Formats: sequence, structure tokens, C-alpha cells
Amino acid sequence: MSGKSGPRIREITVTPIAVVDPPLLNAAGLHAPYALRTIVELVTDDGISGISEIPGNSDIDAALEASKPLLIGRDVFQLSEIRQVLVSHFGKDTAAQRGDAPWDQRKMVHIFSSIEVACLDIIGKVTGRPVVDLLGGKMRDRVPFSAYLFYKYEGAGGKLAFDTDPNAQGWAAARQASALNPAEIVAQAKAMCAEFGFQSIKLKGGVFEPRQEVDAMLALYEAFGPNVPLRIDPNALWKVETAIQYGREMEPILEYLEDPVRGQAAMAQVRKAIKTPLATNMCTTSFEDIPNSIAIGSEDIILSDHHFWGGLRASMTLSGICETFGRGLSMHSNSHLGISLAAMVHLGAALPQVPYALDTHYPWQSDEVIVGGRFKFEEGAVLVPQEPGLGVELDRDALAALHQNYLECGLKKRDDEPEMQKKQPGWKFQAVRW
Ligand code: GKR
Ligand code: MG
Repeated sequence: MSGKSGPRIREITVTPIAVVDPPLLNAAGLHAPYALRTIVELVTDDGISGISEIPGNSDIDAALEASKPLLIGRDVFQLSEIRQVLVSHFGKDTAAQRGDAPWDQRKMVHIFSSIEVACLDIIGKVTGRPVVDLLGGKMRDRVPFSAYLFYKYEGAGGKLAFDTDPNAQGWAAARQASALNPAEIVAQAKAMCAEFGFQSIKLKGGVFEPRQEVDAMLALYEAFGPNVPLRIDPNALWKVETAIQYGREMEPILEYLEDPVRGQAAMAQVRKAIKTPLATNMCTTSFEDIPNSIAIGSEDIILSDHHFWGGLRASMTLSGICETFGRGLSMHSNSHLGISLAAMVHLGAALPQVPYALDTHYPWQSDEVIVGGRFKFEEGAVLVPQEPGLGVELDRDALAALHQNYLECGLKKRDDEPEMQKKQPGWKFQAVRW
């Protein structure tokens, strides 16, 4: 007896785009004037479109192009089979392919995530249900996000690069201001929270000597008080002894400490020495990493990211594993637009618990690729879309303009080191610095 099948994938369009990004500092250097994203659109034989967004990288785009013959004609409901076909063709990513940078550079996980999210968008449209319902159903109507502060040079990014738009007001102006010391970080936090209503705050560290960054955290605590949870993320640049020293000092003010040191073993050492929970998006980043994480106790909270954990359903599986082993689960982010945000919101709404406000870089972006423009935040949260699928549609004019940016900017993948060298000639990334 055969049941229903289809709809089937008829077309796959892969469009690299470049979106304006200000000069944000991080452990790997400096953000270039454009952040790269790739927009994937699947169209079925009956004309239904499903979309997704992943970090931009020309190697991943080429692999997506190469996967087309494997995927055309496949039933969008057969996600396990699609995954198996992709793995048989490309092989599994290795841990080494993740790289030392703060962001994940594996290929396969991103490819599968882009196809899975677009298929779920289609399945949602076919069944008339929002993606959250395909992940187990809506546990909350609004998904809370955290302010995500960055040290930065003055500059708007994009064509303005290190220049600023003198007519900008409010957050649009604050986003362009420099933030190179604790007072400027507090000013950035106030402007971002005033605009978006965030109720927790994360600082991207790993930029300055740790004393300065810890002072910025103390200044944030002083400015916002004990009811606003605080986190700092040095992206694994600290030595174990540094993390223990400053981790202890920040115990009274931190909600969690994110990736202070590199690798599961070093994280486990720090975790034993301080009371503050440790979170990661760097040392436990795949299902293969879980057994050792549990065996040695490398973190308390895993920051999932559906773009590199292999999709939304895989992130739900991760949530079950976290529950079993007493790990918390929250969400990691990179520079992104509204299609990624929509997927993050559906996932955030489906998770059984959301004990921590999720990360998002969204305030740092000003472009958008969806009809209706940018998502609104209310009191730091985003309302879960109720329409079938992801609940967002491609703005094709915006897509064309952002693709033109990609063609003109000449960037092919993220590399923050050459950008940093524009400000600090000779600067080199170091995997562990202080
Ligand atoms: O955007 O510079 C950045 C961040 O450092 C990002 O690449 C990280 O992946 O946000 C991320 C993190 O939490 O490590
Ligand atoms: Mg992180």
C-alpha cells in the first residue's frame, strides 16, 4: 500500500547576498563592511516556494549547486532520506573542519540545514501550519532575545565603511558609534536596549586584554543593576588560569560565562573551578561531541544554532539530549536577516524550555530580504509568526539588490583578519591569547 507522496522539488535557487555590517571587533579580528549570507529557495512541482538563509561562503554555495541533481525530484517530506543522500555524496563533516574561528566553517551541516528549513517552510504551507507546529508545537507566543554588544570601531559599514551617516538618529546612530572602552559599551547597551527592549545583555569579548573586558561587565552591572542577566563571550581566547581568575571575580554578576577557553578539556577545568555556569558554541558543536562533553563535564549550556547543528529538527533532538543530561539549551547567532530570525523564532517557540534569552545579531543589520521589512521586537521578544510555514516571504527586489552588493563587494567568505589589518597592520589571529 503506498501513501501520498510529494510535493517534489522542481527547482533550487542559491543566491549569495552581502548585507551591510558595521566594523565589529571579535576574537578573529574585525567584521568586513558586508556580512555574507546565502538565500536558498526551493520550488515544488506544484509551484510552492520554500526559503532558508545560511551564512555565506562560496564553497558552501558551490556544494549546494552540486547537490541540485541529488535533490531535484525528491519529496519534501522525506527529510531523513534527503539527509542520507547528501551525507552519502558529501561525506560527514569532521570536527577539524569547524576551524578555530568563532564561527563554524563546516559544509555539510549548513547544506542540510538550508534544505531542511526550506522543506519545512513548504511542508508548513502544504499542511497550513506554522513551522513551530512541525517541531512539536508552540510552547510560547513570544521568544525572548538578548542584547548582543560588540566592541567596535566608529563606522556604519557597507559603502560608508568607517564613515558614519550624520543624519542617523537613535539606535541607527548608536550602531555607528565607536565602542572601545567600558563607558562606550554601556552607552551602546543603553541605546540597544532602548530600541529593542532587551532584558538581558551579552558582550562579545576576546578583543581587549581581559581586565578591560571584565571592567566593562562591572560597568554594565553598575548601569543596569542585578535584574538584567549578563554574559561575556571571549570566544576561547583566554588561558585556563585567566578564565578562573576573572571567572571568580565575575561570579556575583554573571548569568553565564561563554567559551572562556578553548576545547572541552580546558572548559571542564574552568567549570570545576568557578560557580558560574559555562556555555558554549565552540567546544560542543555536534552530536559527535556530546559523549565526551558528558564524560568530562565541559559545559552547562549548549548554544545551539540550527545553521550548524544540521537544522531545526536536529536542534529539537539536541534539546532532548540536553534535558536527559542536565544541560541547558539556548541559541547562538551570527550576522543574519529575517529568514534566519524567523527560523530561530519557530525553534525558540517549540523548545520545551527557554531559560535564557537567545542570542541574535539582528540589531546590527539594517538590510532585509523579506516582504514587509524588518522584524519588530517588543520588550526584547519576537512574536511567533502564525502563518503557514516560516511566515516570511522573499522580497525579490531586495534580494536582487543584496545580490548586487555581493557581486560588487568581492568577498567570498568571512575572514576578519585582513579587515583588522586595515586598522592594526600586521595583526594576526591567535587561538589562545591571554
Ligand atoms: O559575529 O563576530 C561575531 C561573533 O564572534 C560570531 O562569529 C560568533 O560565532 O556570535 C558568535 C559567538 O557567540 O561565538
Ligand atoms: Mg559564542
